[in-house]
Amino acid sequence: PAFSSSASYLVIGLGQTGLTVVDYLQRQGVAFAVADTRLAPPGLAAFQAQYADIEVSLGPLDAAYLKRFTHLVVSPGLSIQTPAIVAAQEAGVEVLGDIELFCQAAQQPIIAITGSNGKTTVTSLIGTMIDACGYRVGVGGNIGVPALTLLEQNVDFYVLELSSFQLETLSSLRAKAALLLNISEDHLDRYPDMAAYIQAKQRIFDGCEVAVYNREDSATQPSQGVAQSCISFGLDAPPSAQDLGLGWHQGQLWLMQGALACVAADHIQLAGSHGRSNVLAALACCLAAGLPLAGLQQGIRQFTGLAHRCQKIAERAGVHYYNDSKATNIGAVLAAVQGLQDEAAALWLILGGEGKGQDFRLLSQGLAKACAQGKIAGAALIGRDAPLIQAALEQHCRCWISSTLEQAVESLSCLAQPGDAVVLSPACASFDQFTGYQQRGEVFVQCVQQLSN
Ligand code: UMA
Ligand code: ADP
Repeated sequence: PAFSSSASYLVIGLGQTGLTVVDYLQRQGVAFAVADTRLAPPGLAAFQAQYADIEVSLGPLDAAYLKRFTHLVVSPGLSIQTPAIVAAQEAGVEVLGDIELFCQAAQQPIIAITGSNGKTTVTSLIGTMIDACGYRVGVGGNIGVPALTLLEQNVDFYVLELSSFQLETLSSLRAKAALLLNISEDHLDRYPDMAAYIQAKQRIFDGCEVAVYNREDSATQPSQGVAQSCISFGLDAPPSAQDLGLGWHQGQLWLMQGALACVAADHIQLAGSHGRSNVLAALACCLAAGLPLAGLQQGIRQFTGLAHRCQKIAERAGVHYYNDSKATNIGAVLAAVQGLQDEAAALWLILGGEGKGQDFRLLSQGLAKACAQGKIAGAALIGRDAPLIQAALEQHCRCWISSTLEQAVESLSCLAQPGDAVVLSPACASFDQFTGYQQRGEVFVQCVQQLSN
């Protein structure tokens, strides 16, 4: 893309994203400065080592300062509703994100994925499927690989995981295939209401060739006219020839596109019905991108899932232990319970952490039936919002507060009977007690390993 010689950019945020934006603008020969609301942002040392003479301002953003620039490239961790950013935008300054810069430059087709849950799993799965077809693929975005780094690779397809925050600052996506997996409450600490969160997620479809949506979740349905065509996926029979769903073929359950049997359900290694749903969604995107079925089948068979997502980690004294530490919202927990309840006599849950403003009555309502049926035997609650969860859940299920994850594992290992499962699926972020969901999952695995057999 051509950058105007009169343009001046302010890169806001010196984290992973900000550092890649800075490198990109430098290579394009664009004038820029850098800001971060934190006094000691994580990328500061790396930045100063390379760009000693570039202006950096730290601390609260000042609207008058922001208005001196033509463009603000805002990192996803910082809300564009920050008053100084709103004021600058109202004064005519353009606000964009790293993904917008990426899309303006990308020359190859993009498959874009969003949703409240399953984004990383489906993004990786699509990457594996494209690779199995023999094409070169660059996988990045919210998955942890800043998108601009992909421009340096020589690939045939880009696969981008996009968060609602990244979508808010994006206007040139126009994906080959755009997927909205599902919608459930998340990030309500950054949005005034669910409608605003859904609106951000729906931006994935803007100008796309094929919109892929979940016909069992009406909030994922694209509005008329945003896409050239639409394909739905769901766990029922495909309602039309291009839609994805389940069906019987030669006496076995298969993933179907219309009447075409694509993959036997037995070949899927992902746990639960949400695992099947994710594979259907990935298949829909890849078929929409014109990839050959034989390679896609091979990719699906190869993909064993990712750590910390409904992952079976051990069996001790006949009890199965699952690490679902990445379940940081209620929707993911309900999917885990739905997906695992037929695989164990009863489930014992570990819930809690930072609730991000979620209404835990939705968790309680969602678990009520499984509790009444005895599918959920009890829950140990950890972290900051344990009392909120207890207040909502105790009417349906035996639950108590454990001061640490270690203590929760200990108590559940004593209560669980052979054939039961203990599941860390917290419905919350982890930052009150851990550095992230990975550390929380690793501590869980260690605690389980330390249990005697
Ligand atoms: N921050 C400030 N002031 C600033 C800028 C950032 O306080 O001026 C804070 C933010 O509030 C946030 C932290 O710094 O707590 C990191 O924000 P960032 O925008 O610098 O984040 P990056 O390190 O660039 O990582 C981001 C994504 N992080 C967020 O959206 C918070 C990463 O997703 C993503 O992998 C990476 O870009 C590459 O694209 C992480 C994430 O948690 C995994 N995403 C959320 C999620 O999945 O739920 C949306
Ligand atoms: P994301 O990147 O959207 O956070 P992940 O693939 O990392 O998604 O999975 C996050 C959590 O959501 C895990 O607990 C996982 O088991 C659960 N999950 C995965 N796919 C789905 C789905 N389709 N519906 C609901 N929950 C899901």
